Amino acid sequence: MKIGKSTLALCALLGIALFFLLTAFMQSGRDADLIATDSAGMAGMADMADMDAMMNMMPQVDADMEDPLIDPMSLSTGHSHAGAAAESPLEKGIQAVWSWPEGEPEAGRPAKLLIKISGADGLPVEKFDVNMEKLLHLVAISTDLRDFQHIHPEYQGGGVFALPVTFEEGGNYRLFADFIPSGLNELTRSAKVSVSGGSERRSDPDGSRGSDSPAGPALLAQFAGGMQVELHFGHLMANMQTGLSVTFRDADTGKPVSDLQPYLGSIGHIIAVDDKLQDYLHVHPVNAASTGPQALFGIAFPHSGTYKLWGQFQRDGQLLTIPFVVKVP
Ligand SMILES: [Cu+2]
Repeated sequence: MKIGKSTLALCALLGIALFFLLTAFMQSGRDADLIATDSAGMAGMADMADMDAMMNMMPQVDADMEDPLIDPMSLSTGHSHAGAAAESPLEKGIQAVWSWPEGEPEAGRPAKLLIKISGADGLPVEKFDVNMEKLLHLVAISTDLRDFQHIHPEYQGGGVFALPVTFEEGGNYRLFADFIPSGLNELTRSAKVSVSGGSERRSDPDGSRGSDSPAGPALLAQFAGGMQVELHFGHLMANMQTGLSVTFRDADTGKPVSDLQPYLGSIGHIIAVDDKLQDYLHVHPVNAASTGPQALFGIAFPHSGTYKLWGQFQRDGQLLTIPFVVKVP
C-alpha cells in the first residue's frame, strides 16, 4: 500500500516536473523571440530557478488527489494578507470604529455590534466592493484560540455595518473585519472585546464555529462531515510563500471526495492566526471552482511559531469549520 502510493506520488511528481520542463523550454523560446538582447541560455537558467521554487512550493499529495483545475504556476501569484505592511498611505488612513450600542457583550446572549469605516479625513467610506459574496467578513476568535466565528454584518449605509454577535463563553476575543473600500485593496481591521459571564455549553447549529481544540501539538488531519481532511504543505518556512493542499477522503471508504460545494464563492476558505493573535491571514484556493478532492492554497506565514488554521468547506448543504494547528519553522 505504502509502496504503491509513493510510486504514484513519484509518477505525479515526474509528470509535474516534465510539464515545467516543457513550459520552461517553450518560455525560453518565447523570451528569446521577444527580448533580442537576452540570450536563450540566461532565460533558460532563470526559468530553471523559477521551476525549482515552484517544485518547492507544491505540496506532495497522493496521485488520486489530482485536480485538473490546479495550475501550480498560480501559487507564486497567490497572495495572503499579513497585516498593514503593504498598505498604501490612503489605505493606512482607513479606520474602523467598533462599538456596542446596547452594552458590552455577555456570554450566551446576542450583543449588537456596529463597525463604522471612515477615511483619513474622518468621513465615512460609502462604497465597498463585494468580496467573496459579502461586503464585510467578520471573524471573532477567542484569545485561547478555542472559539471561532465567521459571520457577515449587514451594510446600513454611511460606512456602518451592524450585526448581532453571540459569544458562547466569557473571556477575551479578538475581532477581525475584512473589507474592500471601492478603489482600494482588501483591508483588515482588528479590535479586542471582553465578554463577561461564564462558560455556556457550546452549540454549533449551523457549523460556523470550529470545534474547540486549542493550539497545541501540530494537528494536520481531522475528521469532519464524513471525511478525513488533511493538510499538506510544500516547503514550509516563515515569511515564504508555499502551497497548502487540503485533501478530502471519505472517512469510511478512503475514496477521494469530489462533491464539495462552493461556500461564499469558493471550494474553501482558510483563516489562520498565530497563537498571539497578531498575524491574521485569510486565503482562498487557486482552484476555487473545484469540487474536490483537493483545495490548493498559496500561503505565507509571516513568522515562525504556532499557527491555528480554520478551514471552511461545504458538503451536503452543511458548512464545515475545521481547525488545524501548524508549527512553522
Ligand atoms: Cu474566505
